[in-house]
Amino acid sequence: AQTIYLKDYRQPNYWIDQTELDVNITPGLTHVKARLKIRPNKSLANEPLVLVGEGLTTHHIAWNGRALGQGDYAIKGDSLTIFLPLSEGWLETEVSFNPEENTSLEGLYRSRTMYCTQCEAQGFRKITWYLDRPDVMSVFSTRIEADKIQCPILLSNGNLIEAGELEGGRHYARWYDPFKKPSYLFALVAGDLACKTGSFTTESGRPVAIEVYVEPKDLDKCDHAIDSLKRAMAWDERTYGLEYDLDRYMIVAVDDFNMGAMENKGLNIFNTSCVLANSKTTTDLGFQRVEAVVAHEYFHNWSGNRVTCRDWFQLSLKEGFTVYRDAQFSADMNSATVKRIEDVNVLRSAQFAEDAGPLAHAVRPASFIEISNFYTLTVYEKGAEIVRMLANLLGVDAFRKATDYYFSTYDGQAVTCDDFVAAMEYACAKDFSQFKRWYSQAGTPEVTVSDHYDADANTYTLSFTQSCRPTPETEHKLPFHIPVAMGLLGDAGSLKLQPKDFALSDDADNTHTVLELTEASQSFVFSNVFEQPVPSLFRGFSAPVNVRFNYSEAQLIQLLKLDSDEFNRWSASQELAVIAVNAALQEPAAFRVSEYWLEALSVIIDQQLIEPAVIAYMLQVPSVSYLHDRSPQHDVLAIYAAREKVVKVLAHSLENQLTTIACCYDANAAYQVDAASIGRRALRNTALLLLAHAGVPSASELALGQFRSANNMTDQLAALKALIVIDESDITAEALDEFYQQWRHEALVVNQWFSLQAAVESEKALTRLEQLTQHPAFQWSNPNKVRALISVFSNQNVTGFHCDSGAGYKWLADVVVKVDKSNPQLAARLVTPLTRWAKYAERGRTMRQELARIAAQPLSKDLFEVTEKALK
Ligand code: HT7
Ligand code: ZN
Repeated sequence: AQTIYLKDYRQPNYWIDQTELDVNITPGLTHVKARLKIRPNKSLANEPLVLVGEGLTTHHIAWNGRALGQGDYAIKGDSLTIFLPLSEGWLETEVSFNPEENTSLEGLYRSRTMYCTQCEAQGFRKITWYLDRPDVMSVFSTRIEADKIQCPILLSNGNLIEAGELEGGRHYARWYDPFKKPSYLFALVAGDLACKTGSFTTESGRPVAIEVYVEPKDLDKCDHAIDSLKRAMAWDERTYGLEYDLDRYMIVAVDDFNMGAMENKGLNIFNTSCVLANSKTTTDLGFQRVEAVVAHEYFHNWSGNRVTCRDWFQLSLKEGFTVYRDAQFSADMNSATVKRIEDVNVLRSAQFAEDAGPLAHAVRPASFIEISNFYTLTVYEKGAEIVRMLANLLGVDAFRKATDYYFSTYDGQAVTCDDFVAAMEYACAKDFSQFKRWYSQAGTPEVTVSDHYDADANTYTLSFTQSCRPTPETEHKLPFHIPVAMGLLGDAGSLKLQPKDFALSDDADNTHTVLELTEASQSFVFSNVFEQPVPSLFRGFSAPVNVRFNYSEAQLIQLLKLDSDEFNRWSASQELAVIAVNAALQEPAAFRVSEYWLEALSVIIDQQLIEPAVIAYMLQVPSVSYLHDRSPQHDVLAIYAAREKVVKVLAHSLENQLTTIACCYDANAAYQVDAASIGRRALRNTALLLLAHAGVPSASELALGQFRSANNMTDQLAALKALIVIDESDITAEALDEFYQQWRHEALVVNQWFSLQAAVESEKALTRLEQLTQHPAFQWSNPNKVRALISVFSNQNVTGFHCDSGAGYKWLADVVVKVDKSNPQLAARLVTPLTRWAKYAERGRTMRQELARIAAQPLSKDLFEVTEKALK
């Protein structure tokens, strides 16, 4: 397998200004004729034209209408080289392939009743010979022909130009997209689909027809996506001054899809799990996910489509920025603190682990074998953190000036992360050359902070040192430019729930500041500090770093009670939970959980001054994965057991309040899907789950009652989860069966049912998993189902996956090898937990053996890259 390097980037030899496709679909065989208007790249004249193609049978090649003969071209592996000296002209090719047999879900494939495409990153080459790279931007027109009964709906990018009937029960449609775009944004759909419509008028008065295409059975699950899209369109106009630019915005829901959704110009293709929603079948998290993903894909219309990436190393240019934009949107539509907590949970428990593992890579990687392996939390989430830091360093107005400049300067171009940062520099006259190390250096920086209070001088000094462990790409790291949003809390020991921050300048209201760390070690002195303060550091998680400050328990409780930054109150509670788990690890028999922490939580519940969803998060002990990173010397099963103990203590200590919440809080409210109602349900269901963990006798009755009477999926699933934790075998088994019978016709609900069971911690976990893969509703060819069972088991079922016999690892390895034969992208993702072997000491050896067993097989490029790097 060949490694591609960023340093080797060269412009293409030729441009393709126009692309005319004629796609003729018949069962088992699709023909594609392509006419490409070729223009030599003047700076690189006289080089042969080399196109890429994969799995294509080539029938015909012509230049300006003349068929090419044997010596004029050569097809070797995946490349087609044209030897003729080419000036401007038209290249014609005709190829065929079989979408029905395409199980990789890249290129053109069949999913249930429809044909659809997935071209990002390099799927277009499975459709026709092309310069399949993002810096080649072309205007596309597409003619689709298919059987009218099998495929009454024929869609592609842009605007519909013409449609008509043909002989033999066939029909056609012609589409034209006026915006030039790279091939990865091409899309085509043909199938038997129903359509739900909506409309939106842009600020400048352009009417946009919204069309959501789904299988007819799902027509009642489109409204939320349409509403979300309209909100996203209006928000982007308000926040970034960006309008939609075509007459139609189409979304198609597909059941077999490797990722969440795809932003093809004017024709988004969505995984059903990210677009379909209604109150009967969808949880609150599901609703919020649909809103976020619909918005994300919509925002790509500018950050990705109008301004695209020069090469795939720049992937975070569009993904990091778009994730930042969708996070801003979700924060505005719901609760900013809740959104931040959710995002930071993902970063701390999953992205940090990626950054610490053998596949760590920079946000702008320096090399890859298979680009599909780089659609990672690092490129997406850490990339979004980089944009967030820039936005905060600039402030609202300068950031808007920067993005205006970025979109207007680079519209219609394929650009780089450097161009993005240059736009930021333009707007604030700052030098971000050091800041750009966030793009090139992998790994999570560790910031160690110490303090000194001088009571005589009334000064307080904070000293910072930063470091970053070596990662495969970068051995020695240079200091990062790290913004530290912070404040100083006074009045230590006070039980008042009143924030009381020190002024950080002469202005008494100025209690919050942003320090900018740029050196390996740096100190900051604050004057007029009249008592020893508690520092509130990295407010709102102002940089994606690990912070080490030796907080006393009392200081953390102070932050939990009094910090004016709600995010840091939650973070302090998490830190107190970490301390409790570590105590349980150290002394399993006689450990102590801070009664002050429990008391503070109790007061917070009583006072209800914090929004319910945030309280719910405060009551949740951090994930095993995060705890493991914080205590790497301990065995993961010991960490799991210690965590369980802390959860139980927490639940017992708050039992009365939790019981009141679980049975009565907001219980009779009408079901609504707004942020406040969602937050109240989250608190109620968190309370129920804690009671179940604590084994409180009334929990069973409460859970069963809620399971039977729930009028929405959130409450019903939460009750089922509680019943599983309580594990009264007959009742739990009956409820699981009842749930399946009730929802067996709803594929997405059945996936939730699979996931719940895959996560059940028990000695029989693997047997149960094996049985579930034999269930008639399970399909190996459907990534949602595979993820629902296999990824949930290997990422969430700690005792099952890490069982002493190593059977969990072996099972995953077998599954990965099997899936790789049909869907390499999926296999390369499923294998991730095994790649983390180095964290698991003894167990790690068995994990590594299984990884080596995988590596010994003939593998796809995708899986080869991952296993090879993980075994190094
Ligand atoms: N830009 C999209 C990426 C994507 C993708 C990548 C590789 C393989 C399959 C894929 N499906 C979608 C998703 C996004 O909006 O970020
Ligand atoms: Zn994206």
